[in-house]
Amino acid sequence: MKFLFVTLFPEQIEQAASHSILQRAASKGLIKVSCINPRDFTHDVHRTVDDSPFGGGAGMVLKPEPMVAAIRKAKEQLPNARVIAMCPGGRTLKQSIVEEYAHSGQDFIFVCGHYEGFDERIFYWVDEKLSIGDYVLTGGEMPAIIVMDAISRFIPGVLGKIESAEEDSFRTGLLEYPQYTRPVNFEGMEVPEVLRSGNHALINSWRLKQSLKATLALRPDLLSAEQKELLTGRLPYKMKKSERRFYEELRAEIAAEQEKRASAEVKEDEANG
Ligand code: 4FV
Repeated sequence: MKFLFVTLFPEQIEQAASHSILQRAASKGLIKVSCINPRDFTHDVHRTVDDSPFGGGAGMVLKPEPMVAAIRKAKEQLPNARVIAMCPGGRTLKQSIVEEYAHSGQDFIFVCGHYEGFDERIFYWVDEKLSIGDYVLTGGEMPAIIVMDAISRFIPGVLGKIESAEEDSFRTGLLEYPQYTRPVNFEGMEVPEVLRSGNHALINSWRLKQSLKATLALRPDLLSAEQKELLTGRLPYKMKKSERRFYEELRAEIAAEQEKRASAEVKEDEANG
């Protein structure tokens, strides 16, 4: 898969792609990372790429000429690529979008902004706007690197044999279960017994419970209405015995932990008078 960055700071991209998994993927030819600098498409002695905004206002705006010339050059090199402008106004990146990109079979041209952003006419040459979140950064390079990193994890051979993007958080729509490795006892904290039991049915059941609990507590927005009902509502009359036992145990655990948290808060309030 080819990733071409239209950027005023190619060194930032090269630096990010020269480490760890991305560097190894590039050396194995699984990904190809390249940059085109709009400054190379300026014709004035100052190689000007930005100018003050019409209508006034703080900051500088990226001029259309060098940016569009760079995008055109990029599309010459990668005709089938999807052209993505990184900007706060885009749709917000999430794992389902990453998978859509990863399975699209396309290459990617990332248009990275700076200063106050792009002259609006640049978007005529862009397929879509993408944001990594509702905050403003100094540049689009880091967001573009994040997208390349997330997509690359789905390319066969990029992650080691034992790792698989197929088992990622959010893949199940839930937050990931807690992970542990050696030592079994670290400063008095033990690895949960079940994980050392070798009983994979019990381990998978424990992991699903942990994911559901974490998601209910931290990201209830990720839960489906059916999952919410099973965790906090009424259990349906018709349920397999094993499933009913699973959710009854889980709901009891959730209630017990909520009770524990509530009494801890009461004690704390009493302590703080
Ligand atoms: C951004 C974001 C972001 C805005 C002005 C760089 C900056 C300049 N990009 N998700 N959030 N970009 O803040 O993608 O273009």
